[in-house]
Amino acid sequence: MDYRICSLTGLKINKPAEDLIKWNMVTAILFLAIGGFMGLLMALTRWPSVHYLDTSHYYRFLTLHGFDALLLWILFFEVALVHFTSAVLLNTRVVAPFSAWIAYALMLVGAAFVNIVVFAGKADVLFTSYVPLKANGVYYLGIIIFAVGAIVAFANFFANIIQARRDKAYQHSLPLGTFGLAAASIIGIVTLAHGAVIMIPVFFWSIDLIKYIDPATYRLVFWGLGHPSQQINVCAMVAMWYMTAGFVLGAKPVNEKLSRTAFVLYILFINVASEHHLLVDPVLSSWHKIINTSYVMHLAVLASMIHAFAIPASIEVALRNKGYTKGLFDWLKNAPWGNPAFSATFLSIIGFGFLGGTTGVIFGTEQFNIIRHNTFAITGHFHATVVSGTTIAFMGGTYLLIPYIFRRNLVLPKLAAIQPYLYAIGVAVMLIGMMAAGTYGVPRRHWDITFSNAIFSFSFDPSADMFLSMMGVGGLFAALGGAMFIIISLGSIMFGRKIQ
Ligand code: HEM
Ligand SMILES: [Cu+2]
Repeated sequence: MDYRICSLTGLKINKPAEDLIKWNMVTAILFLAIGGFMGLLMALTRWPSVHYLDTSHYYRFLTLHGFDALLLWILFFEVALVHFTSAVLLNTRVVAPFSAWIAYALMLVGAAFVNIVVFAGKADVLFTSYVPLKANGVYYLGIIIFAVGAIVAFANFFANIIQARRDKAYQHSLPLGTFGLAAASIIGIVTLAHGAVIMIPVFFWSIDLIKYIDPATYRLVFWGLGHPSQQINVCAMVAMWYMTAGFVLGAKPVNEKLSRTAFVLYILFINVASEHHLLVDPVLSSWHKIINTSYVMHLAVLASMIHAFAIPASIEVALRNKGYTKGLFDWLKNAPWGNPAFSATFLSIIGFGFLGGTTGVIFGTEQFNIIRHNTFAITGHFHATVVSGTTIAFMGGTYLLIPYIFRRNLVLPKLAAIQPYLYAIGVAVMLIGMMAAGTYGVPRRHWDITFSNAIFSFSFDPSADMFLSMMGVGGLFAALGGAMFIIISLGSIMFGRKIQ
């Protein structure tokens, strides 16, 4: 078999696993570059005094921003993690490299279809593509091909695990990083199947073979894809937290069983909790909505709370074991704040927990949802989870894995040390601006909130403009931090000093 021993970690690295991780990671980063640039254009358009794009480009690039940043960057990165946590962490191999490459190819073709058709102006349907908005058939076909590829990629995870078990690569239980990706892969397969189930009829509808798609049914099944896929992200992000804490500090989970239980809670409850997207729809009964948002949701939230305490605790224990024991916070003072893999992880925990988690619980209640639904506050909430949380964690993951997998040192280390802070602060300012503007009722996905040609005139409280400008300024800093990440990561991969 084709293996090498990593000089930094002692892990046995299988050549096909290494190649798959490299290709998936680089592809992820390239799509983040496109998606992030579109994000900058969004921020510049929603900033009232700038209002950069015209109407159709705004909706077009908004569609692409959501797709490239949320689906492509994150899923390609997760597939890299699939191979890292199954083949590499368990010192085993990719059992079926051929199917892993097929998965990669399908995902890439699907991604290309969607990017091309959106750029061509044939699919201005926004990320959710709610029926009856209709895009060109190629758009839905692209999503279906991408989803099938991603299902195959997640299936690879289980094949590798079975092989590892045969090789006796692990004894009783999987390491937590691997366990987290197992949860992600299970949710991934269920979720992407929802995606295929709904996109296939919609594809036929787009080419006029089916006459009618019920919008309420579409929304129900679409959110079976849309929400739980965020839980793939959460599982992978939390797995990344455990792994970075482990690799950088030698931290061990304080109670493995508890952390595992938390991952299982995600698998069991998250799909049911997706109903918060349907709270304003008249289709479901109030009884149903209240049970869902007052009970079921909290079982999924409980899981995040467990990780949110478990990981900082493991970091504290690891640093105390290194001798930082003076007083309550000596360990925190002496944490490796200049190491971008570590700082990104810590910022991700704080951003996800305090900005994303809290607002998710608030906006997810039936009573409160009705006054926040479709406002800019929701955009603020999910940037806290998928950007402050997942994206920053994966940026840290990139810094962690470049030396292990690409065998390169980071270029521009001083810039790398400040990048996570700049990005995290920029994103936080941006999303707090979004949330504040949303409290004044400013809608999301709206090009003209002055309603210039409307028969009845309407204007928002002027404070809304101030918060939208705050969003714009934060967005500029976030875009700068994002560009730094792209330059440092791709620069290191191509030009970093080689590690033997
Ligand atoms: C430089 C960083 C970013 C900036 C400045 C930015 C800015 C924005 C803005 C202003 C909007 C709202 C558009 C509107 O409703 O009018 C938006 C929407 C969105 N963003 Fe970002 N964003 C960034 C990064 C990201 C990342 C990394 C992700 C995913 C991981 C993401 C996911 C989304 C999604 C899913 C939407 C909603 C799309 C839709 O409603 O169809 N953003 N972004
Ligand atoms: Cu959701």
